[in-house]
Amino acid sequence: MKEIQQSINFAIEHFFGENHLAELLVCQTGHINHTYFLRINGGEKSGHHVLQKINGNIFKKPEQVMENIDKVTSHIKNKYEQLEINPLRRVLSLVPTVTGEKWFVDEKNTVWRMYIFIENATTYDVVQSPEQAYQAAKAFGEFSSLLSDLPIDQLHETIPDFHDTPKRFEQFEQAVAKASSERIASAKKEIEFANSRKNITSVLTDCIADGTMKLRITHNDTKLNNVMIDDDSEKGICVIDLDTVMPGLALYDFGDCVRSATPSGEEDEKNLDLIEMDIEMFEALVRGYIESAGESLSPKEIELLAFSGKLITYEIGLRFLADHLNGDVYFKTHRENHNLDRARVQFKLVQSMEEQEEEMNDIVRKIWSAVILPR
Ligand code: GN1
Ligand code: MG
Repeated sequence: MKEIQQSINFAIEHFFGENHLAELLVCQTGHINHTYFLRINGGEKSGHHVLQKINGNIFKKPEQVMENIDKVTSHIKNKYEQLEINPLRRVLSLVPTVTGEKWFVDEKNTVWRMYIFIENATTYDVVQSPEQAYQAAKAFGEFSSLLSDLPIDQLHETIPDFHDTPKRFEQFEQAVAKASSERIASAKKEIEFANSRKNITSVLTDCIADGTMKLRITHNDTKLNNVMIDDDSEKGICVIDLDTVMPGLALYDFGDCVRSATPSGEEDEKNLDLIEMDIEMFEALVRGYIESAGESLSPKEIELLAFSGKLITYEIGLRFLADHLNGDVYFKTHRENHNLDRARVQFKLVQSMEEQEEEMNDIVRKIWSAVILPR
């Protein structure tokens, strides 16, 4: 513990100089990086900040992650300035180190970054209202629209094959092959569920291969809690957690909104009765996303918009299940069978989407005709 505290203090000194830290809180959400909220007293950087230590086991080239974030946040900031919108609460701002570096690399080659904290805004793990779902999807759609003129070859692929569902299935199969008999026994039903849906894995990647969908700059982790909602206006104001911004498919972004913003339970909820795809939330998401990014979607993307929710929910279920079988080596866990509980939630949600697939497709067609056709 002492060692961690020392490395945090050391990083903070590089951003603010000595003796300015007034308060430090550990953030409990996020499965990968370590995040701390701080208050700094004195000096020109006085105020609240967010310090993050990038997990180098998962991001093998953390400086590439930072280069991507720097490019993307600068691009969005310029865009807002051109539109005469104050970017301060609309895009993350990196705080440089005292020597002017955009991030800090410590003696163990760990990368640390500091953001200005956006005050008076909140993130939600579970959706509170259809309006909130609408706001979140709108913010993610706007985020990708603002990046549509940044050439995709300017960004590094920081985790190769991140949303390649067929590869994720292969990784799941490898995990099954290597897992202990106890872990296999604990997840028998989930393994069966995963195997029975193998036929859907390549639907989106096939569309890249046949040219019906193109790669764009996408966020790739569009969970509801990665949008900050303004406490006063209740609008989605800022998209956060930019670690996985890289070339990808728009539908994996929309799909992850469906996964995270339609159930009324948490991602690791034990009471599976709370895990249903709420069609009212879905409708709000479709409206928000189509209003802000609909014009750039291809006919194939519209056709598969509803399907994308099911696919990414299944994919993330595969990843949680594989991690359970591998002995919990990737996602942070806080209790026994945590990854298995998370996988169960995902698969319950997949089932709920399968039951409502037709209605979901009708909603997409209805909103598309109402919003985009008249334009
Ligand atoms: C991880 O760390 P966090 O919570 O932002 C994961 C995402 C998953 C998500 C599931 C780099 O994101 O891909 O969708 O957990 N990030 C990485 O909640 O693997
Ligand atoms: Mg993340």
